[in-house]
Amino acid sequence: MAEDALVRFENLGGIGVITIDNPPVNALSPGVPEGIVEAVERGNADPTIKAMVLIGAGRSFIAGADIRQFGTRRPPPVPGTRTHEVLDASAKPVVAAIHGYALGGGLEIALASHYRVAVPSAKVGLPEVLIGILPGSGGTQRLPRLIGPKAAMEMIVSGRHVPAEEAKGLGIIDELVAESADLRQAAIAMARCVADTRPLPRIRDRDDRLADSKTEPGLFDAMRKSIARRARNQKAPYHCIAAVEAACSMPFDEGTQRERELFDELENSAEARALRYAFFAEREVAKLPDIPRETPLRPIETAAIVGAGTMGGGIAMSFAEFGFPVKLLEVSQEALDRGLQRIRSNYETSVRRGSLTEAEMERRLKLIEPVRSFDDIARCDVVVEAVFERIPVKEEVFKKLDEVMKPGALLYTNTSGIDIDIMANATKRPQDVAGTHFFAPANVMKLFEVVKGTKSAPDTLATGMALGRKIGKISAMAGNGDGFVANRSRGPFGIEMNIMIEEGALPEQVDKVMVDFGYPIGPFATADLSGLDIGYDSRQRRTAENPNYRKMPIADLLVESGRLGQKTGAGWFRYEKGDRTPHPDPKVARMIKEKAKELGIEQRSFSDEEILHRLLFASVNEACKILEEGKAYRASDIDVMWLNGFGFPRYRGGLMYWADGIGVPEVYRQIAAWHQRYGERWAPALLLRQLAETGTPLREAKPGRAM
Ligand code: 3H9
Repeated sequence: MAEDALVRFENLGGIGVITIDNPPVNALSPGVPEGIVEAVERGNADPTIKAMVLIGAGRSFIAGADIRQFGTRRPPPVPGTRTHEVLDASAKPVVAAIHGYALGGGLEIALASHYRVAVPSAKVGLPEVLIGILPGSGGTQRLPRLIGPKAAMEMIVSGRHVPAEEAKGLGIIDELVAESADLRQAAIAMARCVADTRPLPRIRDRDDRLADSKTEPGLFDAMRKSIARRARNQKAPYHCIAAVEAACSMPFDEGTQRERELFDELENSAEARALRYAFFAEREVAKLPDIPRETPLRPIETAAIVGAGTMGGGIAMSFAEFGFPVKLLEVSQEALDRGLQRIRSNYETSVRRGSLTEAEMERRLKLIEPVRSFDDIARCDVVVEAVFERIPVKEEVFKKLDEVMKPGALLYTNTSGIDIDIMANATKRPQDVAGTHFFAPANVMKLFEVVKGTKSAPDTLATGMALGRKIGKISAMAGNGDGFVANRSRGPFGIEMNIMIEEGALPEQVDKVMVDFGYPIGPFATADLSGLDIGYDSRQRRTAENPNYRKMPIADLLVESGRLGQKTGAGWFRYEKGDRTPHPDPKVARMIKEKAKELGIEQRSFSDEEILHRLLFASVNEACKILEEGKAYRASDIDVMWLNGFGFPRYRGGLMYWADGIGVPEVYRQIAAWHQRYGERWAPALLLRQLAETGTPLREAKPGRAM
């Protein structure tokens, strides 16, 4: 086989070493499975070969099937020729040597091998469910036979990546070798050791671990029940359970046949297509068309956060989680103590819930160093300012940062809407300034919007994007402007939900529609959770700045009558003491009716579809204006923001992908009709009209040039 072949075979002293070399992650693209099959057959046919090793070149073993191939026409597999079947049929032992990732079809190949050896940093998993399918190469049949149906189902239904040490404990990995050892040599040594072992250990022949399903007959129903809430509207998680159930009730070959049928039902489902789209959109968002890929990044070893409020504390926690030492600055000792106490009590809650160990809490707390003077942060590589959302306060902080920070330090501002250029212009180094917008709670939400100021240097932005990824976020670039991209596109949704209430819809109806659609929590319950005073303050500010600003009289009335949301036991809903469940409140219904009467607004009923479309179309229209102005690179970036910032159901792909499913002409027609009925706020974006006229989907929209 040629040096540049996708799969290479070498005879190293009687051990056939099969190397998969398909960068970047050794996906099983066309040619790779065929290459593995050919190599295994070659090893079996060669009398000088005693055993074989399967290993990946580069940074991973095998990351799974090539996701781009799903949904395309492919010839059906010929029985007996699939990689896992050929490995099963191998007369000579095969050792899978795992580093990086063994995911999906990659782990399935390792499971069909006879032995598995890994380095501690390796991760294994069957994440197919996350792209709306199930492991279709015997994974649902072999894993339960190896580790028992309960543990297998947990792994397959969650799709999580299991660290090698844990995988060893579960029985997936036979042997761990030190990180510093030569994995290839260790696997060759193991292959020599097992070369004469017969019969070969084949997982398909085992059924001892399946006994759990007999002793615990309710196992599968209990699993279905436990996922009912989060797997709402989805098929794949349930098909995964059905496939494991088949492993426990059918002989191996029949079970594999059942797995295949279930896989075929999923591959082209709406859910699988949307999830594949989301997978690639989250990779595309990292690409910056106007910043060269090779732009050198500024090194970041130490970070500082200015402001120890809820946001600043959450940001410090994000850094600490990923091992960054971070200085937390607050000039007042009292505010600093309060901030630290808040961080500690957040961690303590996680420890109580079992999601964090005590030792990990201590490790993270040690990384957060409280400081009270700007001089203490002067040597940090990056500063994230997270003080009050007031322009003069932020300007003051940037003047101070400009005075003290070492040359080349990155100066980021966490604001949800203030013009980045104001902060940049408060310094003599606007090229080092950009926005980094975290979403609340900052240590939980994945979205990280990097906002481009007029003078932000390319490396300031590229380093910001990379920094977000380093602290576990999904970074997305946004142009400067009121609300940037995420919040600006979400804005009209917030306006329409309030206006529909004035017109006769009730908060519980709106919330039910959105929860049924797939949101984890309805928008009114979310508002109650955040606190209604936040929106109230910003409305007051905006009304003062702009006399034409659309007032929200009912939302204002709630706040003025002391209903601030969950924290006061009442907001759009009422809450029982110590319970977060929102209960519809007849008092709110009465307040709405009276206010609407006073304002002379006619009351009517709404269909669920009208509610859904009013909220989401309003945002689609705004998103088109954002693209038209060139404030976002791609419609799919906006989808990534909605998925990771606002809880939009992932299996619907994102706002724009969902709207494409309805069809741009229909979305445009409805928006134009609402423009006639409700006036200017529904004026259709020019871009939307053009797309409707040319039959172009939103995800192919070409943005304007401003970014
Ligand atoms: C499966 O196996 C089904 C089986 O049961 C068989 C059924 C019959 N395919 O994420 P990154 C690309 S289903 C195609 O930035 P990282 C990715 O698009 C599969 N392409 O790197 C990107 O391309 P680009 C089950 C893939 O280090 C580049 O590789 N497996 C695939 O942050 C780098 O990716 C999975 O679901 C793929 N499978 O993370 C695993 N994987 O540079 C999916 C990656 O052009 N993959 N690419 O933008 C992952 O979760 C992550 O990529 C991984 C690495 C954790 C491996």
